[in-house]
Amino acid sequence: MMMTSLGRSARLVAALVGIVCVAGCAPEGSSPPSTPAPAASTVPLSQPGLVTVTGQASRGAVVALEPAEGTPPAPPGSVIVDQRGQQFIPALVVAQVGQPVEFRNGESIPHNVYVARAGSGAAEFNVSTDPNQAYTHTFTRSGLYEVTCDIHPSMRASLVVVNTPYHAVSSDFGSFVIMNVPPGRYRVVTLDGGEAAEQIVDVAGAHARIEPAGR
Ligand SMILES: [Cu+2]
Repeated sequence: MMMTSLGRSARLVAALVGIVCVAGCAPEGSSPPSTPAPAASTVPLSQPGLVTVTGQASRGAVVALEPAEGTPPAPPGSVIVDQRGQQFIPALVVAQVGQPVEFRNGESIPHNVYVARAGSGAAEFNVSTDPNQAYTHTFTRSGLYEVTCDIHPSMRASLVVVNTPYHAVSSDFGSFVIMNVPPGRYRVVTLDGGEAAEQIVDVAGAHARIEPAGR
């Protein structure tokens, strides 16, 4: 399966997510509005006027909030992928279109970085990375990419390139936190392995929570 635009041409499996609660809205039957819900007290605060988006997805899922209108600029700095201990670290990487991704060989043996689009297998680039050297690449197309090393076949990573700076990888428990999201309407794209699902949500308040449907 080839994803030319994340979440659009990807096969939609199901509506995984839906807004359950937006800032300050406590679950029914719980504390009155003047008393914060217990869970809210543990949510990290975003900058004033911006929203902390939290939620629950599958373990290791990529959750990206694409604004319904416009594309925010990529954050400054590079995304770092290290080659160390004959592994790619991290093994799941998220970057924004236009944001440099630096592939570092952090050890004393030679490696290689071969990046291809998932599904089509079309090569994005294929370079050698000598010990303690790095190669930087800026992706111009969103989608899912597979990262391998020709020298060490066990070395594998997945790279998801998105059209937004607002993204996260869910924890081992499936939870995720996306900080400093401007209020507004978003397309929430959830990538779980090669499967993608999306839903439109409105984000507002200091804290917006997203839950998979049916949980
Ligand atoms: Cu290698």
